[in-house]
Amino acid sequence: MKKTLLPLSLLVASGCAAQSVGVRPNVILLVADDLGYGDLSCYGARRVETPCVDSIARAGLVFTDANACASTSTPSRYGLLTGSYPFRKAGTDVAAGNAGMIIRPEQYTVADAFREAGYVTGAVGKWHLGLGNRTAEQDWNGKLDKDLSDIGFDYHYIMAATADRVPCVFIENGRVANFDAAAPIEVSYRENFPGEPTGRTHPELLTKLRPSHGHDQSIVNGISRIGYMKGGGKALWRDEDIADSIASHAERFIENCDGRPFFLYLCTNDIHVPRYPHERFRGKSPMGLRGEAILQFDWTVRRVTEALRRRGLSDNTLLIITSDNGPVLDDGYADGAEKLAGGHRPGGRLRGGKYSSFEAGSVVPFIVHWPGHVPTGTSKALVSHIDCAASLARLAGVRLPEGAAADSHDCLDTWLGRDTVPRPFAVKLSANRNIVLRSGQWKYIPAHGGGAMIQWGPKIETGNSPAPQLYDMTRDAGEERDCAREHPDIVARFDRLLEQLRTTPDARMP
Ligand code: NG6
Ligand code: CA
Repeated sequence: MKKTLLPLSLLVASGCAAQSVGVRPNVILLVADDLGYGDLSCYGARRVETPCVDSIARAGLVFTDANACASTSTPSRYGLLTGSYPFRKAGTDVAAGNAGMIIRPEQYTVADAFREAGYVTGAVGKWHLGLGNRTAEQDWNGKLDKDLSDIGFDYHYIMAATADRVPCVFIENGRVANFDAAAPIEVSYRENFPGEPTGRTHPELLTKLRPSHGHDQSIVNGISRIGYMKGGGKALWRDEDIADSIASHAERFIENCDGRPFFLYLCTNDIHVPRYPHERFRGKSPMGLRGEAILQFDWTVRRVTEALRRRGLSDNTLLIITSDNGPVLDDGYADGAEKLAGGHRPGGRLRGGKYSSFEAGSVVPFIVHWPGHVPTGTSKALVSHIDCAASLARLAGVRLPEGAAADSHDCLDTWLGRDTVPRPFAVKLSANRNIVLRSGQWKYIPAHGGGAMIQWGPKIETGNSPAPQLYDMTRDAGEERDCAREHPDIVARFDRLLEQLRTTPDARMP
């Protein structure tokens, strides 16, 4: 059973040391998908402008060394929500659209903390952490037997996985939204349903986007996906409307809270593939569909900040804008991203990209905004998504139960710019399940087999090398000069840290 959290007031009365921050703001954790460190103009992008995010950045604190827990979505989000490293749990690799719930009901989440603190909790947008009790056994035509209400969310309007994975429907509070009884839904990741066209058998039906690798199974809205799906009818999404749908449900959630404190986990589909934004963005970026998806992300931020303003909540809301993992240009659809990027560097000064052990895989934008409470400016402090649970629990005024979110540290003061103490180390899982580390000036990539480039599509360096790699980030942010041989003592310390981490959440940098 999940342990109940105690309100902080009780803990203080019984002599516990946790300190409250006084005011308890609403919290919006806004997570982009595959938005790179260099994809926002406030992080140096020049070929695309993101005025809404930039204005939040100007009025908030911009972190230059924020680390996601992984360089792909499922493990990154697992760490963000649970405060437990994804390498501790099997089955945290990129999930299929019919995966069962990866975070189990007995596991503590950041949403539980807010719920216990008396907040209304909501999740809107991309999910990608599984639904239902068991893989491939969901009843998509009824109520799911396990959903986000089992892990702390009062309201949820979500995509099961990603836009490139079936089922291509939104799910609201455990049921398919706009359910169409005339078109019952079936989903399989094993085999197609008889007579259903796929991208492979019926390329002439791909009227909107064609795959460049993979993504040649069921066709929805003129775009082929991963996995097989039948039915859906009126419930099927139109890719062009996904961002609008997410923004309007986020707005409605905020409005329905009607003054009660809320926590909103708001995840955009942008800028993940298939990139097919609303028609109003068409032709608006020299970078084509990927650029338009960035513009649409910026537009979503504006919708949210306007909703707060309308309700008079701007000053009483902590808004965090970040991304689940680093960028990729061609991620499986022929959307012109590589050709049209021009001089744009989606990972900024960093090496690698999504999936990679190099920094662009997991160092992400991270902007903290809370007018009057968070100073404006830049923070170079090393921070990690893993600290979300412990830090936001303190903000909400609750103390984590014993053993919950065990890898999560309370770094609230650094997140809020009240001090600059960095995390002693950051731990990140690459797509090949190598665990890479940052600490102080150093970046460490343990030896790992496999080719130097991804072999199955994206043109991205894996970071694999038969020997351990060490980079001095203060001089070499681009990870160009491996200095592992010059510092065997530091390599040995990182190896000891990794060994400790595997067995205990209380690991310290030796
Ligand atoms: C890959 C997909 C890619 C993307 C990724 C997960 C193929 C060929 N590629 O397997 O398109 O969906 O998984 O991305 O299938 S993530 O951001 O959700 O982790
Ligand atoms: Ca992602």
